[in-house]
Formats: sequence, structure tokens, C-alpha cells
Amino acid sequence: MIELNKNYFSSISAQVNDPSYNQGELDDPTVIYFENVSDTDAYSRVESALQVDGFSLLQINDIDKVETITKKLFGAPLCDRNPGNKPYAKVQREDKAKYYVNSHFAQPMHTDEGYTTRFPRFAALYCAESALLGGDSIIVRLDSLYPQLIKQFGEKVKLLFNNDAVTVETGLGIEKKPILFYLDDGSVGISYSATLHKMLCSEEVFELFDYITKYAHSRYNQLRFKLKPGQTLLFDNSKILHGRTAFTRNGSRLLYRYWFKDTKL
Ligand SMILES: O=C(O)CCC(=O)C(=O)O
Ligand SMILES: [Fe+2]
Repeated sequence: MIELNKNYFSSISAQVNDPSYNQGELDDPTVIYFENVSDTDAYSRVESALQVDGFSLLQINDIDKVETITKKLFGAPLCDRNPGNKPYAKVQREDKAKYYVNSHFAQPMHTDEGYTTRFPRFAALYCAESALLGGDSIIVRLDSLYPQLIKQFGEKVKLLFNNDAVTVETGLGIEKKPILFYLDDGSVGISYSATLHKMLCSEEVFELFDYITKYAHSRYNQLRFKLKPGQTLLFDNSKILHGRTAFTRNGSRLLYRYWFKDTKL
């Protein structure tokens, strides 16, 4: 057994907060415009983007409409882990923040609540205000990562599907879980986080985990773009990893994060 401790995870945070990681060109993904909440053509384009790319970028402008549209797509949001049991959690820089996400730092790549067996299958990030500098969204696709894992490790990749592939310690407690899993349609999903306190796994699983870490934090494998106010990033949390670049301390970047469809790993 290998124990990954704070040193492993804080070296990832250090890497993503290095100026060299936080600069460079941005991509320009397709934006789907919603004229109104019953725009059936827009719904089918969103569904197909989620299916094919694992994410979709929407221009909706109005947060109430975001709630209506996501409800039609995914049902009611999960509220019980949000402050005040609200349908959303605010993502913004706070003084003395309880969670890392509420800082101005770059966020390592992850799936949301990666280390709990209750896994939100879909998520939405609605941008109310963007940062003057930085705070760009980053995406890494599992359909690019998975073939590389197979190429590098072959049959060993199966180890990541074991229900006890890793034992993790988070703010929520200790649990065992897989890194890869099969979804109802037979496709592969991922649950990965580089923002843990501690993780135990075998040496072989560590090699695979560390490969994912290096792959996900390499710029060449990332799609980067800036969410503009009124835009929403919708994603399938089992098909992509997400993160963000660092942003300036002063300024008022504000996102609203929603989770949908509780999925048991
Ligand atoms: O700030 C961001 O762009 C990402 C936030 C995030 O990953 C989250 O709220 O789970
Ligand atoms: Fe996240």
C-alpha cells in the first residue's frame, strides 16, 4: 500500500498556481443560444453536445431561466450539500474561506465530489460575473484520456474499476471507491480529484492515478475558455474533469454551481 499525503496534493496545487500554467491562448468552444425556455432545437443541441463532448456552453443570461432549463434536462437540483440547502452554491472569492474553491487560486482538475460514493452526475456553472484577469474554465475529456490509459497500461486499467481501488480521506470522512466505473449505457465514467487530504492505494493503482494527474494537468490535453456573464457551463461530471486558472484577488468573479442526478458509484 502507498499513502499519498498532503505533499502529493499540495505539489499539484503549486503546479497549477505557477504563473506558467495560468497564461496562454484560450479556445473558443461553440455557444448554444437559448432564445426562450421552450426552444426545442436548443435542448436537442445541448443533449447531443453533452453526449458527444461531455459538456455544453450555453448563453441564457437569466439565472431563473437556467433553473427552468436545467430542470427540464435533469430534474430538480440536489440541495442538501449546499449552504442553506439552496439549489446552488456560490463560487466566489471569500476572506477566510472554508473551501478551496472559494479562493482566487487555480483549481486542480477534478470531478465534483469525486470522493464520495454519492456522485452528482451533471453540473451547471452559471457565470454572473467574470474575473478581469484569469479565472478561465479548464476541461479535460475522458474520451481522450481513457484511450491513453489503455495504451500505456493495457489490462492494468481494470484495477481502477475495483470498488476499493482507492481509500480516500476528505472533509466528509473516509471511504473506498473506484476511479473508473461503468454507467447504465455501458460507457465508462470517471471520479477523480487532486484536492484530497489523504489517499491509500496499491502501488499499481498509484501508477495509474499519477498518470491521470500528469495527463490532466498538461496544457496540451486541456480545453480552456472564459465564461462570460450570462453563460452557463453544463457538464456530465462522469465524462470530463474540470478546473480553473487563478484569478486576480480584487474583482468580483461569481459563479453559481448546481448539481443534478445523484448517482451511486
Ligand atoms: O471556479 C470554477 O471555475 C470552478 C468551480 C468548481 O470546480 C466547482 O465549484 O466545483
Ligand atoms: Fe468543481
